[in-house]
Amino acid sequence: MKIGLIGLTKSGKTTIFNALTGMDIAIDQYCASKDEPNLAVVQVTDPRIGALRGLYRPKKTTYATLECMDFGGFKHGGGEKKDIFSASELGLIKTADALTLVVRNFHDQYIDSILGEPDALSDIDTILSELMLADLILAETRLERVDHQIQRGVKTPALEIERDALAKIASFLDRGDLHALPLLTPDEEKSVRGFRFLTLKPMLVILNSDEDTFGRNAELLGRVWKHYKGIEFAGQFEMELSRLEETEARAFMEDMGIGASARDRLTLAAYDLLGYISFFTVGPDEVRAWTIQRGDTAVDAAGAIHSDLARGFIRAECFSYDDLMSHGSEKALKDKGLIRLEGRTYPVRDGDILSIRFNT
Ligand SMILES: Nc1nc2c(ncn2[C@@H]2O[C@H](COP(=O)(O)OP(=O)(O)OP(=O)(O)O)[C@@H](O)[C@H]2O)c(=O)[nH]1
Ligand SMILES: [Mg+2]
Repeated sequence: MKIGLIGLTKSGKTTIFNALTGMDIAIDQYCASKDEPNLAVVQVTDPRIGALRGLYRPKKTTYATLECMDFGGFKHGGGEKKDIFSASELGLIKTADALTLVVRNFHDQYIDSILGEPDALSDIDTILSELMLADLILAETRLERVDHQIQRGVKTPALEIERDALAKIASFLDRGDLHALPLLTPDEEKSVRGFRFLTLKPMLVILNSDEDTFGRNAELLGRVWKHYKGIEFAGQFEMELSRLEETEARAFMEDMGIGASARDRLTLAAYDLLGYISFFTVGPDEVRAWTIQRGDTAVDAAGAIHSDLARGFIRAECFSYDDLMSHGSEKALKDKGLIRLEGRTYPVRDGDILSIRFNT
């Protein structure tokens, strides 16, 4: 899973990136954003992996991963920067599964004096308008080209489908209402998938609050969560937490009423937003977590492991993590008839442990 941290300048993106990854990238009030994004891959914490490792004692343990990309901020209302992302940044941000909008909700004398008092809702609007504008330019440029081809007589059904899709998207972006997503037919959706429009990506808002107001922003949160999914972070505080020993960090988190680390809270929110679930493969060689979409079938799960497994899929041997933990061993599950053989269309559930039988 890959997420992109984006937002207006000095909203605390790099601070949050550090909190998520435990890295120590320099942050500061004054400097302009740098052009190169910060990238890191971190493990997705899952206590079930630890328990499975205890049971199977594998040579290797592989967690699911969360890839974080921290981009330079864009200016309020566009400003002097023409494009919000450089071409290379745009290439990267398009690979994100979800965008996380980091929004300033902390006071800093210097930043307030330059950018004004924090105003979360207005900042979210600004970010979204910038994204819509970037997408609109892309949609209209492509639409013009497609129209031109059609006028010149290249009138293939594929091109017409694409034109209809682009016209719907351009008119949606022109209206500027992100809550009225364009209704595309499956064919239309397919025809424009390659453009990876930013505004069509799932989005999460991270409200980056002051340490002393964190947990007491109910009124503001209520207004933000009415329209957007998201979480509140105390960015600076959580960055400092990520540098402490776990027990020490826990004590501070309890004081603040923070139930889980920034990384765990973000992962959970992103899994929920994207409809992701985890399944496991186990054995003496490796215990491993895999991420798929809720509703994915056994053959999709096989494909997540390797395309050969999907191609040659015969059956999936399947039992649940919870059953394994309550009965203690695979043998006990077998005796109780709790190991099932499932076919291609079986909808995999969160916590399923699978072993794929396949033909090469
Ligand atoms: N009080 C407070 N200050 C914060 C918080 N998060 C970030 N800051 C401060 O805000 C300033 C900018 O933080 P960065 O993390 O560099 O912000 P950014 O969004 O990455 O900035 P650009 O990449 O330049 O757009 C720094 O001085 C941070 O110390 C926070 O949660 N609370
Ligand atoms: Mg930054």
